[in-house]
Amino acid sequence: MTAHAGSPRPVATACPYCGVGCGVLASTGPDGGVTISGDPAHPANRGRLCVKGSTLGETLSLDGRLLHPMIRAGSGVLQRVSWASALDAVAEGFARIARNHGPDATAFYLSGQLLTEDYYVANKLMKGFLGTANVDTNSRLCMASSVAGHRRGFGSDTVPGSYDDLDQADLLVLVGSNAAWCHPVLWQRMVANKQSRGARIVVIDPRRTATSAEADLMLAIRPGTDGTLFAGLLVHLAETGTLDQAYIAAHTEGFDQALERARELGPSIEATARACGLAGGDVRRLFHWFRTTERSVTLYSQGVNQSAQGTDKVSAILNCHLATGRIGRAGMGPFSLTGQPNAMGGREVGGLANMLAAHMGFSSVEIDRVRRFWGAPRMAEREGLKAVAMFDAIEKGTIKALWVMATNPAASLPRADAVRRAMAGLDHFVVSENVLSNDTINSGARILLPAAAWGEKDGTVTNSERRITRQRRFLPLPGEARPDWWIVAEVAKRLGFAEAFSWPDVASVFREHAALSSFENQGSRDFDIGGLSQLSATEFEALEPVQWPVRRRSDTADKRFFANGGFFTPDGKARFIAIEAPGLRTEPDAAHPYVLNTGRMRDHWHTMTRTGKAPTLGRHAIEPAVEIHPRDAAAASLAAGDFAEVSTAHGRVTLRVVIDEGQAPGSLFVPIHWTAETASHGRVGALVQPATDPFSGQPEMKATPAAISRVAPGIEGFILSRSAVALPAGTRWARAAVAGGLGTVFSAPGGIDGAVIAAHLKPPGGAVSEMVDLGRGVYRAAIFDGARLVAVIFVAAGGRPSWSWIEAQFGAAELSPLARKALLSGRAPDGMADAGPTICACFAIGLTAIKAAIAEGACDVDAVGRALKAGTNCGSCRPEIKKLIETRPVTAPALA
Ligand SMILES: Nc1nc2c(c(=O)[nH]1)N[C@H]1C(S)=C(S)[C@@H](COP(=O)(O)OP(=O)(O)OC[C@H]3O[C@@H](n4cnc5c(=O)[nH]c(N)nc54)[C@H](O)[C@@H]3O)O[C@H]1N2
Ligand SMILES: Nc1nc2c(c(=O)[nH]1)N[C@H]1C(S)=C(S)[C@@H](COP(=O)(O)OP(=O)(O)OC[C@H]3O[C@@H](n4cnc5c(=O)[nH]c(N)nc54)[C@H](O)[C@@H]3O)O[C@H]1N2
Ligand code: SF4
Ligand SMILES: [Mo]
Repeated sequence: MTAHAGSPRPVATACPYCGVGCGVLASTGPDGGVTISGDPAHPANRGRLCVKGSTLGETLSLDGRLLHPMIRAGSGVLQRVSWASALDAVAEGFARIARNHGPDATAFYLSGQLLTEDYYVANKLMKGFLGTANVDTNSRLCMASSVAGHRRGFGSDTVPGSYDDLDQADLLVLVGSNAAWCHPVLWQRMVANKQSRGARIVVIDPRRTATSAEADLMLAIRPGTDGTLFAGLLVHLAETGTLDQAYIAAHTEGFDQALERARELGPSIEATARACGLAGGDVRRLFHWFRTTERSVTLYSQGVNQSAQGTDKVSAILNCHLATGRIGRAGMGPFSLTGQPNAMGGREVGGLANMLAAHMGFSSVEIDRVRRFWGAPRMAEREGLKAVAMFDAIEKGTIKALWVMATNPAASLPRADAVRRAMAGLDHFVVSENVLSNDTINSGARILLPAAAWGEKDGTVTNSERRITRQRRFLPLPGEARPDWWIVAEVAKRLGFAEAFSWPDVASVFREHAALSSFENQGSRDFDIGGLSQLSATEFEALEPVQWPVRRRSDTADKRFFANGGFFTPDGKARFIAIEAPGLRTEPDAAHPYVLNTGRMRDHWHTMTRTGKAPTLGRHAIEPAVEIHPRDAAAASLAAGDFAEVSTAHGRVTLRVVIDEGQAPGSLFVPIHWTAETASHGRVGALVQPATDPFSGQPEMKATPAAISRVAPGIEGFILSRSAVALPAGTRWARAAVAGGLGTVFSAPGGIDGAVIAAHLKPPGGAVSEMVDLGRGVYRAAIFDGARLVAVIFVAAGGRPSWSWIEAQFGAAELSPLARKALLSGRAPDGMADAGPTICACFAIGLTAIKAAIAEGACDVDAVGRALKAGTNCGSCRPEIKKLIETRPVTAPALA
């Protein structure tokens, strides 16, 4: 398939969100509108998309895009400059600081959202030509513990299995994964396996989630104790004769020491259960199922990786699969679910500071090999600083030049407020971005480089099952935006490395990367795509999704690793690991008695630079909230809908309170998505501690000791407007995209004058219709520009009014006279329906319709689906529908 911008034929590409790596078909209409659908030919999703994927079309507007290079003047104002002067300035700064302070005073901070080719070029420049390994990536916050665990156990960073295993397994154990929200299409494959083949699903997570709602067994584990649970499992497997002695003898080392250590941690089911805060019966059931089910897959994600003992958690899981020989065969194996679309590609090019390109490390042989391949004048000779340490060095001033690409560290790193201050002190601070404003740019970035975004750029990504998929361009480059690889190569040329950085196109970068993977490899390294190193430009354009390794051109079949050993250690044997003592690095204390857990919501992606543009996605949760168990809420005198301050030793946020029985007592959950762009008091990254795993350097982002206390709500309200509205200082606010503009919810502890805001929003010649009830503290206004509704303001004492019906009117091209009349009542007039908050985002089905279907007799989720289609596409709203059915009002049967 060819990718011509503006082509009417669908272009096959890959979704830019999660590591499932779904194939997407994008068609551009004559009016420039883009239609998105799932690619039926892609093996990851076979035509399905989740709600984030299917609403990609809503995120493509150029609003808020960075379209030209900019340099911050002495006054602090950003000014547009030419590409030539921006690139000269970037190169000059890196050259000057490397000359005066040595290359280690410079750093790149990259992202799993770059394409493999972008990533390859950035790594080559730093590690081979500038001569420092201070290149790290947000994958350090994401996958580093899996990488370290794989390398320790297998000798290489290898994910042994395939997605097919999830269809074929009889037991799926999810550890620290909310796949129903975070890997929805893959989750639907697992649920289909359960429904059609009877596979069992176990979820291990301290809180109940949408994923655990479908589980056969839910283990609400004490945070940080997963290592103990899997140590206990290893002991159980040994004691019940479930070991694969032949596999252990032929293909592994270190079993006895690992088992001995496991016996100290989890000597019996009862002791294991106690240490993990679980019921003995539940642990027994998990162990029994694992013991008796050969086809078992253990999937793990951030509840495992983002821990100060993340590498040990991974090793404890790998130990159980190695001990039973359940690895690399159909329907079994350990499975690390990757987060970002190209988390795997970043690992392949050596995006981490402790890796070299093509899955090589920093041994002298490997350094020399890469040096020769690149013809590198100045190879980094040792590992660079990992993310948390890198930003510490920026804080101390030892790193003076930083280039951030495709990530938002001012929001996503631990101690995010300190990170913001540290970056403001850099001598030379460059950001390559899609957006004009985010927390990182607003931390004093000096040079902004406009990068091509999804749909505009070309290259490859690798998903969780090692499948390489082409991302193809279907939109023209807007403004002066350029692909990231091109930007880095232009800077490299200016630094004097023209010969090594003069690729004519992205296919040439890919070929070089592929050639390095097979250079002096001969089966000694897992990552080898040498078979793709000779692709012509046309063949690269047409490249079908393919799973690595591709050692020879013909070798494009799917494959698994390690069924018959063949590990990438010097002796070819896997290593069992005797893990250290599990447990949180910092336990709660009297001042900070709660464990603050952080993670993801169903309909948002990270710092919302993309999903924040889609009204469909904004409707699921319009403001940041803290989730707390009812018992803890009562103890802290918190009611649902209140505001609370959550604080740690590092920072504070103020959030709406949501009471949720699924939270473990003693813990709080806050989503990661809100930044200073979207909320006044919601930067949860500022609260997170910087404790890291000793092996992987990954920070413990899911367990910071925290306190919570109620704060006065003040006057509440909302504004729907066509563009952003500035609110008086001291007002708490959060913003979400709505059809036709922006919705802002606010609460003003010191009160707020709605009439002043209305006057501010009234266009010249516009009209304001008001409804005021001073006694009840109510102020409502609708602002019109001729017949067009341009803003709505509602202010009320005593809780936030709902905007769902009004939003529908705001998005409409024209208001009906009935709607115009009813607007300030805030409720649908008789005969016009209020959809309520969106439950099923795929088919835009609101709460009202689902409640009606249930009242009319739909008694399970499938029945609701048959009536409304709700829950029948991506399935991520099924748990919410289930909850509505379970809690429906029971009406007394009518007497005959
Ligand atoms: N909707 C959506 N999907 C996404 C993303 C997104 O932003 N939004 N981001 C993508 C990215 S980059 C990533 S990395 C993935 C992350 O995907 P997941 O890892 O599934 O998501 P999280 O919500 O970060 O965390 C998973 C769970 O770990 C649990 N947990 C916390 N502490 C522990 C513990 O000690 N033990 C165990 N067993 N569990 C624990 C949390 O309660 C949480 O439910 O999602 C990807 N998909
Ligand atoms: N407390 C807490 N913190 C966390 C986590 C957690 O669970 N809890 N999770 C961690 C994890 S797993 C992750 S992956 C990180 C994610 O955190 P970040 O990487 O900081 O978040 P994003 O919002 O994805 O930032 C991506 C940025 O790159 C820009 N961008 C997108 N595409 C491109 C492109 O092609 N080129 C360029 N140049 N720019 C682009 C976007 O506009 C956006 O500003 O957060 C981590 N931080
Ligand atoms: S599951 Fe959803 S977010 Fe993830 S790749 Fe597929 S469509 Fe994109
Ligand atoms: Mo991630």
